[in-house]
Amino acid sequence: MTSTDVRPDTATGLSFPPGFTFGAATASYQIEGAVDVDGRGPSIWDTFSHTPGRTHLGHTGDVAVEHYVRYPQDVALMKDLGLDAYRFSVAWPRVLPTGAGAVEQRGLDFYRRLTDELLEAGIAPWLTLYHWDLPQALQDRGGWADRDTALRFADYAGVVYDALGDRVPHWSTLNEPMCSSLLGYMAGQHAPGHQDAVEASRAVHHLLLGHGLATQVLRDKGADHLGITLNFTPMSPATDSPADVDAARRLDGQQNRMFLVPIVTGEYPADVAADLAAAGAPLPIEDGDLEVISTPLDWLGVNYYFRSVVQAVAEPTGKASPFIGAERVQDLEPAGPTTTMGWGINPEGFTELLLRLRDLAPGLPLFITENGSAWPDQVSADGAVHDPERVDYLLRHLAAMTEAIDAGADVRGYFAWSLLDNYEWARGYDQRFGLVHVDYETQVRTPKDSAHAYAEVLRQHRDGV
Ligand code: IFM
Repeated sequence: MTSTDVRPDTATGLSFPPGFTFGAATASYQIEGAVDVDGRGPSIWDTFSHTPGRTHLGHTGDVAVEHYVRYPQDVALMKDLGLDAYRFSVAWPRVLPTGAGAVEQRGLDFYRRLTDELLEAGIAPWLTLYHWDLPQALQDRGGWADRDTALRFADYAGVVYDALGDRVPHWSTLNEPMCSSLLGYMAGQHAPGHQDAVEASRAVHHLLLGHGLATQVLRDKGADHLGITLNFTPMSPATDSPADVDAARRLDGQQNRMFLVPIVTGEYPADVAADLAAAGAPLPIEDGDLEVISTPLDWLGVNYYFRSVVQAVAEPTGKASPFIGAERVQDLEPAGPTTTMGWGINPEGFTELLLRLRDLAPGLPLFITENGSAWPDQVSADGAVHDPERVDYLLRHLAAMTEAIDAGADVRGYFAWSLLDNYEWARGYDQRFGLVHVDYETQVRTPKDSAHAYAEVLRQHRDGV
């Protein structure tokens, strides 16, 4: 079967390996709300979102979808959908309000309650330690541009493991360090909103170092299913010209290889390190760092949304790029329909990516930790939310994934992004990624048609249909 053969009404054509995990994902700041409850300290996203002009219409995560209090209802929704697993993140400033030092037990207790609720519902908790909400107190000391933040992250990992290690089987250190470093410190589109290549390059390395140090702490404490989540965007050159080919190499380097390769091989890709050094922003590597960064993992989390086609241009684009030394590189507009994020729809890029990862990270099982799409969903007169575009996106990407599995990619699970509509960072509440619609006025949750389609895929897989 090819990805184009799958239509919403023929979902039964999909088949997955035995024991395949199906879940949905969220992240703390995007759903919890309750930002000043139970001793939580401020995070960089509180600061950023409350700074005028930083986010769509000044939207913040202050309330979000009130998951902090509504989590029992949200777990019940997951159970109704038949999910095997739920990927969520812990808010570092709930646990250590100033990033280090005093532990806030009430913050840990929230995650204990959530985890217990999941376990009781038969849903496996997949915990991510860092999905972008750095304690503001650490940012005040330099954030990820400062090496000490990596050490503080490892301490934090130990605190969370001590509290939850007995009940959480699946652990992940970071979500998308590419975004935390390059969107946050280079493009300025995410917190802390800086535009500084030197800080960005330092943030890249310190995030990876923090990942490696935390991995060592968690291993020592007994974690045996440990991974990291990276976001990948296949980059193709617009033409065969040497300039376009080099533009694609540069962006592929920083987006796709700069984080994965050192974890897997213990070395940064030489071309990427050279690009950063040539831009005056060398990676601040110290003796022994790469050994720490390449501490073995049990799985790799893969986030995939779309692919890019890139082109070299003669003059600087004048746009804030997340990529270092890429002033003369631009993305082409996606061909074909786009989601409300303006992202193209490229299931074939998903297959291609998974086959590339099979080769770049041999022996490392893959879990799709995010994949999804945003659409202008509304509750219809019949009370339902009809989202045929998301159903189509979901089924075509599941099909693309199975193609890769059939060709030898060791993919063992898939988490839809996202369980719920939520706070889409700088795009605020304008972008709806959920399988479940949330009315932001009333907080009423309504499973969309895509939620029902996903539940049906899961049911058929479970029943061996
Ligand atoms: O909402 C985000 C998520 O937090 C990280 N990965 C991409 C998603 C969609 O933009």
